[in-house]
Amino acid sequence: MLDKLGTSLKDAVKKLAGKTVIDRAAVDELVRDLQRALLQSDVNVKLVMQLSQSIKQRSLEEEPAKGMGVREHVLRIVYQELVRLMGSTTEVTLGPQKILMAGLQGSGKTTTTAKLARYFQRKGLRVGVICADTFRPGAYDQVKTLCDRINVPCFGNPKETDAEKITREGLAAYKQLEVVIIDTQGRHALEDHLIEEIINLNTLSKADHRWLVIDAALGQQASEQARRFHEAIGIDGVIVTKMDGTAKGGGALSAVSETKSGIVFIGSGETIEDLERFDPDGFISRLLGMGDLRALVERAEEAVSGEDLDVNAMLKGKFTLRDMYKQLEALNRMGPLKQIMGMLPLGNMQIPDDAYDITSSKMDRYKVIMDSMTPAELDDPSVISSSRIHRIARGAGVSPDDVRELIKYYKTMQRALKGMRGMGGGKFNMQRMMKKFGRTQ
Ligand SMILES: Nc1nc2c(ncn2[C@@H]2O[C@H](COP(=O)(O)OP(=O)(O)O)[C@@H](O)[C@H]2O)c(=O)[nH]1
Ligand SMILES: [Mg+2]
Repeated sequence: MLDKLGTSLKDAVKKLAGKTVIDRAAVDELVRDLQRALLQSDVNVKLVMQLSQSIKQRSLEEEPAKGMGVREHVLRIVYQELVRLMGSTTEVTLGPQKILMAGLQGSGKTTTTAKLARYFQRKGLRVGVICADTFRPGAYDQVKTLCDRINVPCFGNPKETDAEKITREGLAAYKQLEVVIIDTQGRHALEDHLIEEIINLNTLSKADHRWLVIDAALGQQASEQARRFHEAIGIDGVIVTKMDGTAKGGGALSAVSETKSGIVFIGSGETIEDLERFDPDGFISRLLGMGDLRALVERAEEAVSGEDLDVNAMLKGKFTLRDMYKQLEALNRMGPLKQIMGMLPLGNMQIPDDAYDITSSKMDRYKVIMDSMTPAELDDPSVISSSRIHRIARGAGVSPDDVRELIKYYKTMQRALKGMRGMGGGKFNMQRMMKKFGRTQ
């Protein structure tokens, strides 16, 4: 889904991560790349400009969280602004409710009705569907076939031309069911007649929810439809369909979000299972290819809020075995090391893959080994000679190779940190960058 947008956004972020210095020019370039990606996805120009402005301004004005490098600071802002652009989500209650489906013909209403029936059925609710589409030939057969597949009752009458009558009878027939979804007709355009009918069906059914189905291929045009239907019946949830088949999905989502109608689901395929709850955070994380970045950012914030992981101090010079251990402990608490490292200012450094492979049992072993070291050795591991290695190994009940492995690991990390100095990760560079920003402002 949204492969193209995802790839372009990922490339933009990767480019930033690979920069030696994150200065104003780097942020400008990132913003330009983001703009190109979003415009190609048919996001409205005005929205793209607002996002660009926010990213630039916040990168410059906001203090990075303690212990965080400029790179991550900017990345976090980009992520937050993209989430904001893609909008809000709307709660779905898992209880008795009547849902009225609205939207133009071909938007995917009937397909989505069946997908929703399946969704609520999976949640253990008793679901029924009413076919109030008396316009499209074969409408009843279409929805009935879909419902039969999932054993959901479907009320309708292909011979009846009065949609209100069918709806009334259907609601009476399905009184005992918990979730009733009313599929309605849709015309090819926003005709007065269509709007009138949906208003009547809404009044008559006393629907708890009015969900609008919109085709993602509309791109930014989606906002006009969302607005019109909202004016008519007060849309309280939008489902953007066919996200799998268009490059304009980003435009559709942002356009809907701008109308303040929350997005409830997205449709991403033709089968009955291709329905996903929409969550801007998860969505953007996936687009950026960073797993659940939000959770990682939060965890990173928790971890660095203590004194545990003071990247700035380490950058300034001393990096002892004790520092390394503290750092590993903090990182371990955050979760998968490799993902975390990717987010920290260390992100673009060449860290060998096995350096990530710090299991907790290895951590325990390191701790035991370090307990057998003298304070002088812990502060300056370069004094650890071969005979000392044997002494430490004996004291810790491990092999000399285990001690050597720890020292080797320490050296790798030390080298990595040295490489980082002057690369824009430290406080010193941070301040310099701010000055630079200030001057050119
Ligand atoms: N690829 C894809 N096709 C979809 C999706 N939702 C609906 N469709 C297709 O869009 C066409 C119109 O859907 P339909 O439910 O009949 O739209 P309606 O006129 O609004 O009821 C059908 O061919 C569906 O299979 C989706 O999320 N992805
Ligand atoms: Mg239909």
